[in-house]
Amino acid sequence: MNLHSLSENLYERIKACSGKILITIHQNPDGDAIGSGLGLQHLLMKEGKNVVLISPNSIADYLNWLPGIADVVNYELEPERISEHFANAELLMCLDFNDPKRAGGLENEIRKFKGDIAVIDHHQNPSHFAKYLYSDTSSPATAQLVYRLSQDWRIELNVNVAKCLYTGILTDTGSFKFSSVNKETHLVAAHLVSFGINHDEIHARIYDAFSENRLRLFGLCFYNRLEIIENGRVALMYVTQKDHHEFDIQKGDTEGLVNFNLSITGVEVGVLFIEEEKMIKISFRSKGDIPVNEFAKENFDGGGHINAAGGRSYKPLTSTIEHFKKCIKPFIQQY
Ligand SMILES: [Mn+2]
Repeated sequence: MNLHSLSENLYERIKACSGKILITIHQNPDGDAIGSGLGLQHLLMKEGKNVVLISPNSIADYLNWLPGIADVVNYELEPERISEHFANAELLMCLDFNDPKRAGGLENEIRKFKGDIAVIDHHQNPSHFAKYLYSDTSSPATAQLVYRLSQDWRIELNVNVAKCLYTGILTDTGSFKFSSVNKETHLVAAHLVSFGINHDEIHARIYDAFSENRLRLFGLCFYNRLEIIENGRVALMYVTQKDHHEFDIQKGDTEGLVNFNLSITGVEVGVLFIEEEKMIKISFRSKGDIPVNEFAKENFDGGGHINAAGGRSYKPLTSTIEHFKKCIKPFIQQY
């Protein structure tokens, strides 16, 4: 089914909804997850719907100014309330993720949900758990898809919706610089700006919101933790558990750090290893047509987009990095 018919079917379903609509997003929500989720919530509330947005865990401070953020239900804080929400909902809308396992603690609730499920997403290879799968992997952000749906559905935007969707697009495109940005992205941004949002203020709230500790952590990584291999084509950095204590690392503090690897001339693949309590979280970035999502899937139980992916390892940090170096050699030689 083409996207336009899908969008119409989904709208029919929403209009027929007399009960509660739940919106869920992926674990450790980024600007696109929360921006598209809140944007959709505001849109559907304008249509007179009863809509609750549930996040699998807490939302990073740099997003705490978004309109409606105070009403987001955090699964980690009140898990018992969540089952009630799921039991009473008629329609579940999953935004910015393509598989229930990306929703952390909400995975089981999603799997056993009895009502209809809709997915609005832009990640590759969505798994089929939804009746309505609105998936467009050519879109740089889910927020751009929510905008498109608002136009299909002829729901007028307002400044709050515009702020949320703009934030989603801004963060998922690295401020409009990733190769995924297309003409539609700029047209959408132009329309969103026309609702009176201050794009400079949004930018400052997101990007100029470092704590001193966070900047010093970045400094340590640049100075001491950067390694360049494969004839200058691959750059990697790591953050240890000790750093978490020393720099009092908060949720979102390592966000964006991996991208700096790619700011070095000649580097085509950038990697960040973060030693968490029970595993190593790995972020991959690449330039051009080097598919780090395939690399992540094959070697580190991960996935994502062609130029931005994630993975994990349950080995210690040093052996994880060794394993990475072994795997990246034959991979990078293909490109
Ligand atoms: Mn996204």
